[in-house]
Amino acid sequence: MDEKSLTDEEIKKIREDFPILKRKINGEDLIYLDNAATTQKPKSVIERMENFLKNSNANIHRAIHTLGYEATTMYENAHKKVANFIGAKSMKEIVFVRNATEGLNLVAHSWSSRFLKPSDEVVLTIMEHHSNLVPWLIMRDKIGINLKFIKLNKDGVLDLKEAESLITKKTKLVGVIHASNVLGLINDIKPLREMARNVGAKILVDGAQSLPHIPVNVKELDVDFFAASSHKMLGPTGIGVLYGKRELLEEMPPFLTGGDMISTVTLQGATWNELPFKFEAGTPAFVEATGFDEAINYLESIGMERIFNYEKELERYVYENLNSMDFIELYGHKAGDNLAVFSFNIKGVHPHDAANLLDKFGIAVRSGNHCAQPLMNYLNMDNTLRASFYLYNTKEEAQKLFVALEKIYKLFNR
Ligand code: C6P
Repeated sequence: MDEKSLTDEEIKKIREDFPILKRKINGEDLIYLDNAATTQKPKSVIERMENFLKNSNANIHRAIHTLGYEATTMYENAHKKVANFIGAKSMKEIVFVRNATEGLNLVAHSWSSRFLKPSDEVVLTIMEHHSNLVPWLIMRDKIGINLKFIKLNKDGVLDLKEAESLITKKTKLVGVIHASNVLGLINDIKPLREMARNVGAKILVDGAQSLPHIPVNVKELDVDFFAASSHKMLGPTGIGVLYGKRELLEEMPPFLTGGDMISTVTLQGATWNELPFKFEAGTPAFVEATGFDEAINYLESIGMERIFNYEKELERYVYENLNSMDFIELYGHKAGDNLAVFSFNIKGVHPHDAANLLDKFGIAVRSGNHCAQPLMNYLNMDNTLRASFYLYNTKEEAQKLFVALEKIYKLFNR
């Protein structure tokens, strides 16, 4: 038994935990390879939310009755669970948001309004998902900041030489995607963080694709902000996390305003609630918070290190196969310690047609531009198919994908 990875026996047991994996699609066993878009949910997560709704449902921070107390405790405990999972100092650094997108918007709007002035610079990468690009385009137009983009070098990874020349005294923030939802590439945060620190800039990490797959410790990463979504890591939709260093969050103005985020309100003005609730306006996703908490229990019970090691095995296996098929065009994926996320096309077949036909085989993949149009343009990629794997996927499923891809190729190239 390989303690460092997941055994076949374990994978079998894990698959039993996910009711949806028993589904037939067009008469075939479902092979779900769209995990970068969203992941499936284990029974424990579904049951935890059902249990909450059946037994403890009440709004949080508003009532002293028993249900209100139970709901509030569970909601706050979920913050503590996330804090512990990512190595934050306390729940004061854990803001619950709707998703990674909202977390990234929170930083762009709140932090920028307090700390940026015209001509300041924000350095991003060409690999950013639209969620960590569009908010900064808005800030550029609103405040008059300049945006710069680190591109890829000839090896197809972030060009750190270029980064060194782009990150200067004018740079106030470096924003970087931790793992690419298009190429599967995991970016090394450390050198960028050092460059940012050397010029006194902050560093923001989009962890939407990394937190579900690789062990993350924000204390070790030593970044200022880190955003992720629960639904990409076995939890429900409607909840995500923005980690922020406490001293920064303390200084930042609220993003959304209304109930629960205030301390006092008069007709003349308002004062703010303590962290993290200053940033959690209105009734939050407290049902989903229990599901997020349970998703972390599930991941922790297996161990992130072992999950990542298993996915690396899958990654190498799928890479070797896709790379050896002469009818497949594989884009930008680097074999090695990266995510099992592959963007590719079948030669002569439009990706939407291919995705449609794969569905006939019960195989779910995404086709399109994957919300990263600048990266796609930069690499001269048009729309692609994308297969993205998670801990419940198997090599046997990958084999079925390879067979289906060949059949589709032959169908179009007779
Ligand atoms: N990428 C994909 O299919 P939300 O939608 O807020 O949960 O996550 C946004 C997001 C941010 N950063 C990265 C790197 C992402 O991959 C995503 C979501 C999905 O690739 C939906 S477009």
